[in-house]
Amino acid sequence: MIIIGEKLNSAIPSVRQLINDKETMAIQELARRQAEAGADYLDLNTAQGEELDNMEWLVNTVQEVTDVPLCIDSTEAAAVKRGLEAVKGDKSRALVNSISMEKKRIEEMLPLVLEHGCPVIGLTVDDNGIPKTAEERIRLTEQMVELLARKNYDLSKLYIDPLVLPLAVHHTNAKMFFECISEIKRRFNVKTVSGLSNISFNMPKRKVINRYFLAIGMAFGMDAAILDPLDGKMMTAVTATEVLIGNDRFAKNYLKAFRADQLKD
Ligand code: THG
Repeated sequence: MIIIGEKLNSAIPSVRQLINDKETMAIQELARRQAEAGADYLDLNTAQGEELDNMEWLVNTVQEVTDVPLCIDSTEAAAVKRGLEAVKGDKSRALVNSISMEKKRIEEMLPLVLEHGCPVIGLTVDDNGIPKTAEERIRLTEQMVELLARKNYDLSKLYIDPLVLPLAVHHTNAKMFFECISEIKRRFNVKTVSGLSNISFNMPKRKVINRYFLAIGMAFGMDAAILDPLDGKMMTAVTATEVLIGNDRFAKNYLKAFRADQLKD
């Protein structure tokens, strides 16, 4: 499971404050702790505030303390561009979050992805919005796969995010998401990813729902998740599910986590 650490996001009020106040030490602490907790990428989002300048600052600040690759999270191509410009060394290590089948996003964001050969998250959205059915999301995935294949993009670097909608909106939304994941994995040579926490919107004890959703998603072939790696129970769910679905030979990682007293029940 590829873990994308979600904490450096200006949507979190306390983090927005740290970014706006340029609290270098506190931001670097959040970066370091997520990396230590096992994050494979650190998601950076500065949408709330001076997005472009803050993105450049955040990329620079985080890179001073960790080599973990960055996930540049913005709907604005200009912010992704500023973020990528600040990435040190091999820019093709940075994950672009995200493209979609919206005309503007393709025109502005895709050239950046292709220029640097970055991995990219592709949302199943077009100018008509988020499709209601799994079938329509698969169709958008197919369109994106065909578009990127025509540009000679390495499809193993494409992460499809079928965009989970809250269970509180419709009781089959999680089930529909799992159908999307399994069908996408069956039909295309791409990866899958989710932001998880939307599933539990407007429900009590959200973390309970999020953890079980993650485990079921992994069983259906979810390759990556944007989550809080500082949440010990969530990381335990990842470790336990990996061994359950046959991804952890001899339970090596599970036992390693146990010996390090990292398993939280
Ligand atoms: N898909 C893609 N990108 C995304 C999302 C997605 N980026 C943004 C978002 N969704 C994922 N990121 C977050 C970041 C923070 C929180 C939720 C989603 C959040 N954090 C609280 C905190 O840290 O205080 C609570 C954490 C917790 O409950 O453990 O709410 O879907 N491609």
